[in-house]
Amino acid sequence: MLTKCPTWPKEFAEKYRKMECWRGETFGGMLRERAQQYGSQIAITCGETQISYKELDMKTDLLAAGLLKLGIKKADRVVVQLPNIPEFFEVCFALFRIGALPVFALPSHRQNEISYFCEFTEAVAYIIPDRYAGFDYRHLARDVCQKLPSLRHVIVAGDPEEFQPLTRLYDDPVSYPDVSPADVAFLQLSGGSTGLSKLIPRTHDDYIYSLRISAEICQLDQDSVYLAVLPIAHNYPLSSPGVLGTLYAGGRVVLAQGGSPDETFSLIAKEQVTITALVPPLALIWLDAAQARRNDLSSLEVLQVGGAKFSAEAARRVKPVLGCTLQQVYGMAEGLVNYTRLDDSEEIIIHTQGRPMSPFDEIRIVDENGCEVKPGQTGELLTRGPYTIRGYYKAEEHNAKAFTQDGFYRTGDLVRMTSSGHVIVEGRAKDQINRGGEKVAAEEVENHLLAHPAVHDAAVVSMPDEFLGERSCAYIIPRDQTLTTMEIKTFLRDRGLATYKIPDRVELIDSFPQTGVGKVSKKALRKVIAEKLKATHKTKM
Ligand code: J2J
Repeated sequence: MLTKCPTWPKEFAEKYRKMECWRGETFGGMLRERAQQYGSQIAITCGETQISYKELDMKTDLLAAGLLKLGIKKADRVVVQLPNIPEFFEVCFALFRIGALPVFALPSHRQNEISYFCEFTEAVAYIIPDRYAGFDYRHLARDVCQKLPSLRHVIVAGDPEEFQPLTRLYDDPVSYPDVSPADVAFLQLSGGSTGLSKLIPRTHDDYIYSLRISAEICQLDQDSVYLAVLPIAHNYPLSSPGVLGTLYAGGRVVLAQGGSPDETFSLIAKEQVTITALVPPLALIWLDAAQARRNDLSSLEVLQVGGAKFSAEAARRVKPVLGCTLQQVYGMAEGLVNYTRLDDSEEIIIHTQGRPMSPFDEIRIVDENGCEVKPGQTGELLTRGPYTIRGYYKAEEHNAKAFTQDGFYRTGDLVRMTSSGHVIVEGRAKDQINRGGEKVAAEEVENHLLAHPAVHDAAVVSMPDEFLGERSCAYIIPRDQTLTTMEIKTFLRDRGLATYKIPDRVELIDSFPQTGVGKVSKKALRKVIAEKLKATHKTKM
């Protein structure tokens, strides 16, 4: 067992096993079983490349052997930053098979995030593509290596330049270490609300349970074709039911490189895609595009939308425009996932974010004092269950705040529950901006801003945006009035911050509005910027 990862108390673990949530499966074993069951059926399609279940299992064995030979051991951490390419699966399953832990970085992460993941997890290796979407990851790796000379291996899918080529690692199968279902399988990233992203330890037991239930709820089987549009390292397209849930059910995963209707609509027709998952801004683009053109999308049965609140007005259009069932998904990498069910009424599908996927999910909705609110009232959602973590990796102090004494995770989401038991997301208590599904921790960006010599103080808040739902606005008290927005943005980019975290707007201000106890009132700042935007919008009309 990996140390520094809080886990379920014994009585809970026993209960989840007894109730057959946890059936003792591992990812390595799951792929082996699927290869035996589905053999030459296609598991993954990417462009013209097709990989069968048998082939994926075999390649996993070879790569696992190569990784062991390289010196990567059970419980070692490996930062994996791969986009939607077949190597993602070979690398992850190979690491699972030897019990090493992928740390799932997103393709949009840059030097700042990657160095932190490598350093904090004491990663022994970092795995990247050569180039992707116009970006050269080898440049990034060079920067990371310079900062962290202790990083032992950089492995590249594609042209490696001075690094190790992934293709050369495939070696003769050997015997692999024993991996227990209770072991941590990987570290997933939290959206974060404090300084830096927290790392989420997910076990084989708990994650595979979430895949099984998700696949059941989405009615996946061998004939299902899941189109992966969002970056598959993210928890939602990875597991809700995502690419792993699809493989669990024996279906086929089709990898898209981006979400534009130009690429995806023809893929849906060509590959006869049955289900896909989007974030709200992409769903809006699809709705407009589908109305304007005549692609054949008739194979699509389910469109999942989640990661951020999907407005009822947009939700209402899905069925008439795309001809498929909408499924709202409200989940989090820490665990709990809510789905509307495929046979729920239109009313529920359009107006709610679904209900917990497992009968063993425990939900509490509480006020500021931690007391449960009256039925139907809004409060913070707390949750505990068979696939919700009991604590972050190496974060004792933070865990004491993020979890209750009795193990409930404080989601920071403000929700209310309908009398039918469905959840409606009303807002957020955590200091985070949700840019159409991409989460930005205000404090992380503020810390970077404070490093600028001309910044006296900074507060980052959300501002309403028609397309993304929210964008970020940095309020800055400057030391020097000549400070420009461009200067700030360049400064953050030069510090190696992922682009989506760079504030969309910068406002200079003399002093911050304060709360009663003298803290910065972000609520007041949000109000000021929302009103300012409204006023400029009006003058434009
Ligand atoms: C409002 N807010 C939502 C929704 C997530 C499935 C789906 C999504 C994620 C995810 C995931 C929302 N309406 N429908 O991991 O498996 C906000 C909430 C939540 C946070 C979690 C999955 N769906 N959210 O988005 O870890 O604030 O996971 O707490 O990235 O996104 O973000 P993340």
